[in-house]
Amino acid sequence: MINSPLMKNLGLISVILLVSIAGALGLFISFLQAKEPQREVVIVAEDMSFTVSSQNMEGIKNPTLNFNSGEKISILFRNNDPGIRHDLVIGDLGIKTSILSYGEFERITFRVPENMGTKSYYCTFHKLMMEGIIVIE
Ligand SMILES: [Cu+2]
Repeated sequence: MINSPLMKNLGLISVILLVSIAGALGLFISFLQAKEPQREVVIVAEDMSFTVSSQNMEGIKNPTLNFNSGEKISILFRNNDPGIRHDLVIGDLGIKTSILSYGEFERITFRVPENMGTKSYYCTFHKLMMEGIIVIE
């Protein structure tokens, strides 16, 4: 009885069902993760300083950034300085982009930790000219 074609098919159908359910669950989880809100901050290295592309920070060099604890931030960092290489480091948060040449960009996404306070962001090579403050609230 156990070796009947029907039982064999039932086994196969169960396996297919289980694999499908697992796959659907995986898709659902990635859907949920993609839906989690994140704030994009576009930071540009230009004329030996950082600028941030947003209405209230237009033209301000190394502007102070405000992050919220637990918030998911996605930084798009771009080097717009011909002939000069830059990176972006938030040392206390362990965040560091690659060293970018002119025209290159890199995205880093992270969750702002709960510890409140003030951190600095800077370029490894030009810290004297390229350093700003991040206030975490
Ligand atoms: Cu630099």
